[in-house]
Amino acid sequence: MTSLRAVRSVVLIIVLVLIMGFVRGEWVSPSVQWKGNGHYYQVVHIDGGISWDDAKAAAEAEGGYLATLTSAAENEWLTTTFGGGTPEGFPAYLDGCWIGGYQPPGSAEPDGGWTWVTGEAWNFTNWWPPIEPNNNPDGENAVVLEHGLLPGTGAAWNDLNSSWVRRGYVLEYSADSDGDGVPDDQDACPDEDATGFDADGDGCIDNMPGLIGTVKRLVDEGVINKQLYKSIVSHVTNAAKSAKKENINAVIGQLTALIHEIDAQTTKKISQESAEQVVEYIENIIRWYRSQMP
Ligand SMILES: [Ca+2]
Ligand SMILES: [Ca+2]
Ligand SMILES: [Ca+2]
Ligand SMILES: [Ca+2]
Repeated sequence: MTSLRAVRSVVLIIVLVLIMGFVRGEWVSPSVQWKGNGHYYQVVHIDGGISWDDAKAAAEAEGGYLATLTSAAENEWLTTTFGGGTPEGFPAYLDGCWIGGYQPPGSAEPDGGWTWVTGEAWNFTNWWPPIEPNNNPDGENAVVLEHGLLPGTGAAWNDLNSSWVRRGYVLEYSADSDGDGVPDDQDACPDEDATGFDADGDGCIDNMPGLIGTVKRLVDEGVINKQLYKSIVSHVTNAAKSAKKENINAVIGQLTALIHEIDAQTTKKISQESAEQVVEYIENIIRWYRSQMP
């Protein structure tokens, strides 16, 4: 009995060590929404710290990005929300947290070329005024919150080397109410989960009117011949009529014939790239109708 108990204890310890190894050593704040843009923010601290490069990858893996503080209002809101700070006190939670500002290689030093990971306009900065950004030592190319607060704007910025390890990072993300991976503010159908049926990434389940819209855009871009466009419209109109009569087999037959026609015209009346895009869209519609069949 004793030896069995010992074996059990050893197994338990091994299991615990394995579990602990898989759990990232981190502290994560609650998510808080800023009414200014509807986005959510979270402060993440990593045991032993994290580089800007790794923080950027981690934020993207979590479905967001390193926070882009594009206005004094946003910078100050973040600071008062998570720092609990006042201009007199330092926001400890944010000290040493990376945000999404960086300086591409070859930029003029110390303050040239700064940009946001999202490509948003670089109109607001909150560098600590006496010395930052100073590119000192050479190679400082990423923004961290440091040096305390600035009255009226919140946590000050410092440029540091993106490979250096600091406390953590600030995550920014948009809500994705329907969970299809397209954030609400970019989702044309924010309450429709389009997972697996969204060739154009607009957040809506691909459907026949959407197909016509996509094809029309490609005609305007000059990558689909007008004659083929007319033929596509006629196929889709017929398929839509069948759909109205709830003749799903006919819908699938007409759309499959359309795929064959597009295949036959690829590189003739439609470019290779557009053909792939349109066929993927049609295949989604077919799969969706199949999924509705009893
Ligand atoms: Ca610096
Ligand atoms: Ca969505
Ligand atoms: Ca879509
Ligand atoms: Ca959606």
